[in-house]
Amino acid sequence: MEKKKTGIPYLAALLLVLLPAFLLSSCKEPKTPSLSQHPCSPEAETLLAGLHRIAEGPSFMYGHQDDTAYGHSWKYEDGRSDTKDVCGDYPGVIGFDLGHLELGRSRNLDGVPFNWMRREIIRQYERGGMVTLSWHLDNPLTGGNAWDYSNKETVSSILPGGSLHDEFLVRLGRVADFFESIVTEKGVKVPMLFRPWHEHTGSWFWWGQDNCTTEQYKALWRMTFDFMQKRGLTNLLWAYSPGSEPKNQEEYFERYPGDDIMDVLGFDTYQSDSREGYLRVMKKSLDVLIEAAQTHNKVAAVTETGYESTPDSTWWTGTLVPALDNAPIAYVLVWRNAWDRETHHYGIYPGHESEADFMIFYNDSRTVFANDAKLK
Ligand code: BMA
Repeated sequence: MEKKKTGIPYLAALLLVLLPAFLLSSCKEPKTPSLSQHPCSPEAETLLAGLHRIAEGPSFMYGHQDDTAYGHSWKYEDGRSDTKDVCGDYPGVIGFDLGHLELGRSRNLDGVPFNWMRREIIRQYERGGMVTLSWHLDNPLTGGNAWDYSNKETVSSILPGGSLHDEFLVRLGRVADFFESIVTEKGVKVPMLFRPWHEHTGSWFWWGQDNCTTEQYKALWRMTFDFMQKRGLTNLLWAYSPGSEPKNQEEYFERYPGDDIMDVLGFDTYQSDSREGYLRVMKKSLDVLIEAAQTHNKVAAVTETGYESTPDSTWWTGTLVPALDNAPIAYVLVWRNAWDRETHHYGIYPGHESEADFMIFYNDSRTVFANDAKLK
């Protein structure tokens, strides 16, 4: 006769099976909480964790705009970099600019082919470094460049309800297509830091302080972010990058679009006259930035700086390092070395008067270049 299943033994057997499974699962390490407040690919999470790690320690990465596209006296040479020509390593951070990508052009506003840029972004990721992307996009209303702020209706014209909204979504789509195309041979969508709408606390760009309202500026960000999220671009981290104008938290966050978008907080400022003046502005801006980043649990970075032509043979250790003053930042990025403008350079290159000083900077245990960034 078949044994009849009675209620109690059956339940006991079930418990015997389920209890160990339950105990095992409750002992498992809790899942690390996401550092970002928006959906992120695993690779973007790893990048963000690496940025936090570097920012929290005594080190910071050296960054250089357009580093592997061209240098002070050359352009488009495979593998070449002014930084590497001097110290043997690539910067920890390389910046590129997307301006004119939105127009469907094959080269950016400074002549860099987007195909070249895509390959260099992948290479920088493969070597364990990071790429940050700025966007000096043309004025969609006037057809002028990013510095054309002649028409104060520009931002409102591209927001939802504006006459150029649909056309602007086509432009955003071209940028999204490019992001989507940045994939390694193994199929990894490369994580990168996107830093649009920068220096908005000044008024030299059409999205700047006097050229749109606070609400319009925030809506511009929201539209951009939502568009990229809808396109599934969770490989992007996002950076907020005012100029050096904000003097306190209130001014820093006046046009801040929200913690749910941003991963990195920074500022852009350049030395234009005395060392003392630069040190003063850097100190004030870093004080504001570090407090902002700490209270919002974001990564801090000096998203753009430099001294055009670097006319100071000890600028790296005599001005930049003291200006950073051991602040908990992930990186400092200096601007491009234009190949076609003799004096428009901010990074190091062989033969520059500050080359020996740059080597001291490079050998300082606090500076991180690509070989040691380990962001992958
Ligand atoms: C500016 C200058 C310009 C350049 C722009 C975008 O600061 O370097 O020559 O076109 O950045 O890279």
